Amino acid sequence: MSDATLKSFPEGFLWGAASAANQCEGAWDVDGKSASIADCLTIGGIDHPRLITLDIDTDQYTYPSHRAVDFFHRYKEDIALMAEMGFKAFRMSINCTRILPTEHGEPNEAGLAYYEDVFRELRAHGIEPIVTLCHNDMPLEFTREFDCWADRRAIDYFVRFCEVCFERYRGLVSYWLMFNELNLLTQVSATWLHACYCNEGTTSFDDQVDDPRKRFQSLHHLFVASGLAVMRGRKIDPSYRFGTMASISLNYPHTCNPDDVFKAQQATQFDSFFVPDVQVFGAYPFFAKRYFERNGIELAIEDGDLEAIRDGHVDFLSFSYYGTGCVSTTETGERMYGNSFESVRNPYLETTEWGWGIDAVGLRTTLNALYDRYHVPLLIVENGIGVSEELVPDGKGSYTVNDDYRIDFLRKHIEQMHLAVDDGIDLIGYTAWTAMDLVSLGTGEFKKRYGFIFIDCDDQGEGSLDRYRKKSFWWYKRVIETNGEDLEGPIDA
Ligand code: BGP
Repeated sequence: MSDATLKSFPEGFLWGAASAANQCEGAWDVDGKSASIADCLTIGGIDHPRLITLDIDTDQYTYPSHRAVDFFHRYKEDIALMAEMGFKAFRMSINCTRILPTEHGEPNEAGLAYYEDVFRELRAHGIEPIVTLCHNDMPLEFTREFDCWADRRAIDYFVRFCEVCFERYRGLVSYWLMFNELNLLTQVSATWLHACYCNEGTTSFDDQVDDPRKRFQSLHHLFVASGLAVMRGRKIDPSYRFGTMASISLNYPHTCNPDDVFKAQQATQFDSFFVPDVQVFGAYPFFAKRYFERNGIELAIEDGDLEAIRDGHVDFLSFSYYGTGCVSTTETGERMYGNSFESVRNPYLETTEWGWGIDAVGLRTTLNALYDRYHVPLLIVENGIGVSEELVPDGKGSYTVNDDYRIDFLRKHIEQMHLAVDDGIDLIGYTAWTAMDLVSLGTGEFKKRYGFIFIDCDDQGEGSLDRYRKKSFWWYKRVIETNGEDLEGPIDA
């Protein structure tokens, strides 16, 4: 039981889980959908990177997004399971290649109707959709033809796509997240997923050739597109709420050596705060401008761009939290990994099977740091642990996974959330990563499982795709039922 003296989670708290279209839907080429940048990413692993194959070659490679876990056809079954857990919210993304498959073509009615059906199904079960407009799936055609976000044509496309969605889904969606983890584009490794182009010489995810000017110009275009889309959205429906979405990973100094402390501050500022600063405050922060000057990066800024960034600032901040980093000016020893970053190993933290540091207390620190800086409502839209798991008989004629480690991980993080709420933070929801197992973004594996629901599918994409409730399914149901008060159980069906 949690501490009764603590302030409770607010009424209407958005408990649920999250997903991304290209990691769960499959059906990559049906009903008029075009190929997205996720559809040419091969399966990888902890020790071999995902390849980017601009020509999709299904004879030679396995592309996990093509079938994924078939949420496209099985969404009713999945939503029914979410409803059984008592979800209040489900974070999902719209794959723009279903809705506007090409740059100039008409919206695709089949794609529009599909998401309308999904939203209606969620609403019928009392589940609030929280919708990411772009979770790493711009049309592959744009990469081939004009380096996608490096070109302003991507802005026009994205704003038009958003308008189509804002018009069509009025009354069905209230919360819109603009781009998934856009802040990662301050790092080279995010070029493909977020700027959606490959410089010559790039063949894989983990080893991308950089052109910083082009990367930051793309980021500028993404900011402008976001601002313009938010402004249009507010006109279409003033009750819409728009959020930025960042992957937040605070950097700790490895020691109290002032040099380490300063380095940690700089790293957090640049990697975690740069993008939310622009999208929440509506202007480039001082340190970004200095970075551009120091590195000879001159952005091409057109008339109206800075006004779009200013007037299209967002209403709330959503973020993914998987852990923290650790920074040193001297330490060269063991390394620790996280969501898209590598750092010095923090000796106080345990790590997951994939080497990611586990830091529940860091979530409270993060919530305080974010609220202190931004003073806007906060929404945690990803947090979880990836584990390779096997089904075992549940003793009742079906199968389950005894994922006590997941329960332990989530419990510790929710405890810290509760403490942060008691600290006075305006936290409006928590969508764990993920409801049902899906394809890992970083490695493309199926075996890196995060869900409350196990899906029978292996790394080659083979399996019945049948769904099974894990032990954490029952645990999370109880957490939601008690609005986060009971984190202990019962955890039996
Ligand atoms: C975030 C992405 C998600 C998700 C998650 C876990 O960066 O927004 O799409 O995949 O990380 O990462 P992975 O799938 O690499 O384990």
